[in-house]
Amino acid sequence: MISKSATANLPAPAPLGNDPETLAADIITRLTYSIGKDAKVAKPHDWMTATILVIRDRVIDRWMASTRKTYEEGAKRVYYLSLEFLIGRLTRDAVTNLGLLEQVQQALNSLGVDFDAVAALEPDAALGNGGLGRLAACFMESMATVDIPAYGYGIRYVHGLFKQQMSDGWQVELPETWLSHGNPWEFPRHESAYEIGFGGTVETIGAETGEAQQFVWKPQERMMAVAYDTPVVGWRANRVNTLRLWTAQPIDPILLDAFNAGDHIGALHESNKAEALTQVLYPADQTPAGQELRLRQEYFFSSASLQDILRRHIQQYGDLATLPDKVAIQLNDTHPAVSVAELMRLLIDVHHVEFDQAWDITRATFGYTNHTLLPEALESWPVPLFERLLPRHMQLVYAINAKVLRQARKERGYNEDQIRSVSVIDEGGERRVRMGNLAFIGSHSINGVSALHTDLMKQTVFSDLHGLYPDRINNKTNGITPRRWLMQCNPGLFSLIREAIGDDFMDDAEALSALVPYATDSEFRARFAAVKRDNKIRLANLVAHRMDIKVDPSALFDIQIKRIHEYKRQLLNIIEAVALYDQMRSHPERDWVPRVKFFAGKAAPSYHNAKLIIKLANDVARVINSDPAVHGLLKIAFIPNYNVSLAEVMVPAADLSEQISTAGMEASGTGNMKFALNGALTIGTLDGANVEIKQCVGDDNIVIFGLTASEVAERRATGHNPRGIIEASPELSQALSAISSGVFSPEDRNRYSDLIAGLYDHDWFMVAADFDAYARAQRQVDSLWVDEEAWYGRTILNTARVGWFSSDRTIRQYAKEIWKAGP
Ligand code: B1H
Repeated sequence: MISKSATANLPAPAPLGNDPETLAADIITRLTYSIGKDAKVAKPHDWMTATILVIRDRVIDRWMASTRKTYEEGAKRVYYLSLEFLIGRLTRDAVTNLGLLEQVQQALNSLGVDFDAVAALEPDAALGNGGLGRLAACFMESMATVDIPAYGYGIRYVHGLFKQQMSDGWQVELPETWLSHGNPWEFPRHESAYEIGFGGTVETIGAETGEAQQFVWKPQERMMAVAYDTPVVGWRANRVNTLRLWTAQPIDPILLDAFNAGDHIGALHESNKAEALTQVLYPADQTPAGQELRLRQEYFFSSASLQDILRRHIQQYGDLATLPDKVAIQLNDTHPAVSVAELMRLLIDVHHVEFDQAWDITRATFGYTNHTLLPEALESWPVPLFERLLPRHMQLVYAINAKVLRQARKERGYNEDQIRSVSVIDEGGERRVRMGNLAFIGSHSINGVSALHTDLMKQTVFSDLHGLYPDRINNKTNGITPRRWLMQCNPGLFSLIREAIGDDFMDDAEALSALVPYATDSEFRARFAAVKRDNKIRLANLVAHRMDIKVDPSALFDIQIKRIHEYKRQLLNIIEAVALYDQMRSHPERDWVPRVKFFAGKAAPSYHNAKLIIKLANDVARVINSDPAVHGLLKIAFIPNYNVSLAEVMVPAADLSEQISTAGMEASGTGNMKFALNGALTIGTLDGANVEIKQCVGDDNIVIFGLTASEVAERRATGHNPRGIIEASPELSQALSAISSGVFSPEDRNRYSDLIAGLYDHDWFMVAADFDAYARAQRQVDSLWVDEEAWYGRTILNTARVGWFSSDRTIRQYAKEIWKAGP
C-alpha cells in the first residue's frame, strides 16, 4: 500500500497541448505505444482508437477537477437511474464540447487521415430503445453543461438494441455488438464492486428477547456488480460527469469443488448465470418484458447503484440522516422503482435506521419521472415472482403499503375503490406489485414529460394517488441537447446562424430568437434553403447507396422516424400515401407537389402488427416507386436500422416532421423538437409536446389536425363507428380496399386483411377517425410548400422559436424544483 505521505508528494502530470502539432504527435504516440501499430500499417480503426485516446486524455483533467470540486464544496449530487442510455457516438460530442474540433481535424489531416471518416467508424452506443433512453443521454450532457454534479447509473449491456435488417421487406433482428472492438471511452473500475443477492430466505432475530427485531436476508444466489465509467463532457467542458454502467460477474468465476470433481460444465454454471444478466437490452419499447431476467436486471442495477451512493455519502458525511440534503435520486420511469424498497432495506437492515425515519429519508431522496400512460406499458410483477426473487423487499413493500393505505383510510377517508387504486398490490385477479404506485409513494416528486401528459396523469392513472398527495405531481417538459441536435448534426445551419446572430445561442438556445427578424429577409431565406438543400442531398445520397432508391432533393422531404407503434400511427401516414397515389393516377393533370416520404424505426420483435406495418410500408414503396404513372412525384423509402447516427443525417434533411400520434397517447415526443430546431414544419396532432411547440412557433408555422385528447377519450367511452366514417370517405375506403384486397401484396393477398379489418371494427387508434383531417392537412402543407419564400419564413421561425426545448432548460427546472441542486 502506498503511504499517505508518499501520495501527497506525487507530481502532477504535465499539462497537455491542444495545438494541432501536439495532437498529431500524441496520436502517433498512442498508435505506437497504446495500440502497438506502425502508422504505415495502421487500419482506419486503429486511427479511430488512437484519436479517441488522445481526446480522452484531454477530458480526464477536467473530469478529476469536477469530482474534486463536488467533494470540496460538499455539493449535493444528483443520481439519474435509468435502464437505458441511448447515446449514439461519443467522439464528436466530446471533441466539440472540448472546443477542439478544428484542432483535431487539422491534426488528423496532417497525418493524411480524415476526421469524419474516423468518427464514422465508432459504433453507436445503443443502450436504449427510443425516446426514453435518448432523453437520458441528453440529460447527462445537459447536467454536465449546467454544472450539476451528477452521475448516471445503468447497465453495460454487451448487446445493445438489435440491428434491423430487411428481408423481402420484413424486419429481421440481428444481434448488435458494439463492444466487439473494445470501447476506448470506458474505464473499468474493478475496485468498485458490490455484492447483489437473489432469492433465499429472511431470518428474524431478537423476536424472543424483546429487543427490536432485526431481519437478515440470506440470499440463495449471489453475484458481483462491477462498475465501468464513461466521462460525459458538458458544453465548453466546464464540467465532466460520470456515467457508471454495471456489469455482472460471478463471485467465484469457477466452482472449484465441482471443477475438481470433474464437472467442468457444472463448474461454470454460476458464472454463466451471472454474466447472462447484463448481456442484452430488452427491446420492447412500451411493453414491459415481464420476464424474470428483466426484474433481475432492474434489481441488480438498483442495488449496485444505491450501495455505491450510500458508500460515497457515508465516506464523506458519516451519517445517513443527511442523505436527502446531499443526494437526489431520479428514477427514469418505473424500471428502477424497486430502488424504493432496496433503499429501505439498506437503511433498515444494513445501517440500522428505524422504519419511520428510513421512510422519511427515502421519500425525501427519490423523484420519479413517468413517461407513459399506456395501460399495457405500466410495469407490474406477479407477487409470487417478486417474493421468490426478493423476499425481504416483498416484506418491506407490504409494510410501506400498509402505512400508506392506513393513512388514506384514516386521514383521507378513502373508500374501498380508492384504496384499491392507490394500493401497491393489484388485487384484481393474479396479485401483482404495481411499480408505478411504488415509485409514486416512495418519491416526493412525480413528474410528467409535457404539460398535456402531466394533466392526464392527474386525471387518469394517478388520480387517486394525486388526491392523496396533491402537491407531488409536477411537469417537466422534455428537451433535447442543442449541441448534438443542431451544432454537431447540422454544421451548415450552425454556421449560418452564427454568421447572422453571433454566438450567444451557443450558450443559451433561447437566444435563437434573435433569428426572428431574419424570417422576412429574402437573402437569409435563400441561404437557409441552400443549407437545407445540402442536407437533403446528403440524405438522397444515403438512400441511393444503401437502398438503391433515387430521390429528387428538390421534392418535399416528409419524414417519420421513431419506434413503430400503432399509437404513433405510421399506418395513417402509409394509408394517406396510398390515397395520394390513387389521386395522382386519377388526376395526372393536377400540379402535384413532388414528395418523398421517408420512414425509419424498429418494431419490438414480438409486436406482430408493428412488423406488419413495416412490411406494408415496404410493399407500398415497391409499387409506388416503380410506377411510371406518378412520374416520380411520389416516392417512399423505409430506411433500415434506424439509430441515433441515422437520425443525425435525417433530422437536418427534413422539410416536414410527422408527429401524428393519437391524441393523449404520446407522452411528449422529442423527435418533434429536433425537427423543428433544424427548420422543418410539423404536421401533428395536439398530443404530447406538440401542444407546447405550437404555442412557441405560432399557429401559422405548424400544421395541426385531428381529434384532441378529450375527444378521443369521449369517443372511446361513448362508442365510435369507424365503419360509418370509412364508408363516408371515398378516398379512405378506396385506399383501405386496395390494401386489404392485396394490390400491394399480390403474392399474399390476405396479408393485410386483419390489419385493415381492425380499422373497421374498433379503430382504437383513431386512424379512420382522423384520416380526412390528416389528408386535408397534407394538402394544406402542399399549398404552403408552393410559396417557397413563405415556406422558408415559417421554417426559420421554427428554428428561432424552439430554443426553449433545450434540455438545459429542462435540467435547470429539475435542479431547481425537484433536486434542489446545482448552481
Ligand atoms: C417512453 C417508454 C418506455 N415512454 C417501457 N415509455 C420500456 C416504456 O423497455 N421498456 O419496458 C421502454 C420505454 N418510452 C417515451 O419517453 C415516450 O413514449 C415519449 O413520448 C417520450 O418523449 C419519451 C421521453 O420522455
